[in-house]
Amino acid sequence: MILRKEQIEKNNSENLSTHKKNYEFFSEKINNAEEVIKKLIDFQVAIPSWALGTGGTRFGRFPGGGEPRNLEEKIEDIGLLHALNNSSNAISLHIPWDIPKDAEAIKTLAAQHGLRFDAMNSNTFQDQPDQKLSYKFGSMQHVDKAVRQQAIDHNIEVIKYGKELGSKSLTVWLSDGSTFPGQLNFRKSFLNVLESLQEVYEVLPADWKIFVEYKEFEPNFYSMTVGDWGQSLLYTSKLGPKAYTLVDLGHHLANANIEQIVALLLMERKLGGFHFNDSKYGDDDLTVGSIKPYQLFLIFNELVEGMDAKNMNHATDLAWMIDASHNVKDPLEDLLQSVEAIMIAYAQSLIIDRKKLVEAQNNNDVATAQEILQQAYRTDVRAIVAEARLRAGAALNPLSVFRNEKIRENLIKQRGSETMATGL
Ligand code: RM4
Ligand code: MN
Ligand code: MN
Repeated sequence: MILRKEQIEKNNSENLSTHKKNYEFFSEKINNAEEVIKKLIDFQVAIPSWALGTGGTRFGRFPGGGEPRNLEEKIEDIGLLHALNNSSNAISLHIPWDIPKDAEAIKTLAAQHGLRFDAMNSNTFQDQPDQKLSYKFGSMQHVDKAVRQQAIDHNIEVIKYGKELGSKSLTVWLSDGSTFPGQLNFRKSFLNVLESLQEVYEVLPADWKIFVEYKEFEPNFYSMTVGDWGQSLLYTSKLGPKAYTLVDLGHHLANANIEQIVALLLMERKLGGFHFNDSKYGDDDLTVGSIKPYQLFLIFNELVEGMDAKNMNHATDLAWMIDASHNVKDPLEDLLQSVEAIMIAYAQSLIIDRKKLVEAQNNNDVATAQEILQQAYRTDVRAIVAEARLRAGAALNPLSVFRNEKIRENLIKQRGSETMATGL
């Protein structure tokens, strides 16, 4: 299904006068509204190919119908998102869940929807039906070199697929670790992973990046071999300049200060990728901004401050991606909500009075520092975000267009109600 320009325009025109009033009222309160709008238009968040179907827990899965049946339909879904919000112009593929059979055709299709290929993701945390050796006891950390080699070869194959599609990065997330004390030697497993990553790094094209994603627990519950940002930074520092740490918001112990982690990784020029989601307990993969929106804002504050300090381009110098799962909501609606939450937090971080904040910090004026941050956080920027979309030809209110135009109903008609997308 393709969303026609007229459909979006019709919906926009119905809400235009209310929007204009809101926009005038709220943009007046912001000194740099035009600059914020420009940055919002440029800012794009990739959508993972595994987030377009209904997710599940180990207890059950309750699909809603009309899920994409293949990679072509996943591209079509992301095309719909991008048409609605003009902020989702890239797809991130997980191999082997989404192997492009005809790379040229897939590339052409993506381009028709205005999409490019973001980071490629390898998968050595599951055994595939035709796989020779098992990853039950890890992949790149495995005591058996043959298993490690299989994992290395898989990553090299993923790079090959990525090259065909024009991707420029590889994300490695390993479930390697141990579930019981004594199960493995921490030092040896670290060194095995390092050596395996080095072999992958060696064949990484010169203009590619490799992202090493950490996670504190699950599926292993005693130790993870890439368990936190310190371990990831150790790997990426030892690997070299093409290696970066990837932060997934759900991959920390409860109450970890993620904004501080982000600040220090940027200081070291070692932050490369970002997976957005939200969580109450662990790797809950909930809608971005649904549980801790203030934390999201504080993270964006550090991202913007840290990137500006290094003269980085907000839109292009980090790989932004949503990594969420939708168990009870329509996946496309959930993704629209996530992107909206990201845009709001980003816009709020762009209106922080940074000069005054530095002053307050230098004067140890704690109360003023808090006031400055909260002044930005409590500013309603929704009309600014909507104005950015309007100027880019997207929807003032993506979610209501999704419903008014009966997009899910159309997808169910087209694909059926029993379809199931690949992924977790
Ligand atoms: C992991 C991690 C990875 C993602 C898989 C599906 O928990 O977040 O980024 O590729 O899930
Ligand atoms: Mn992730
Ligand atoms: Mn995760």
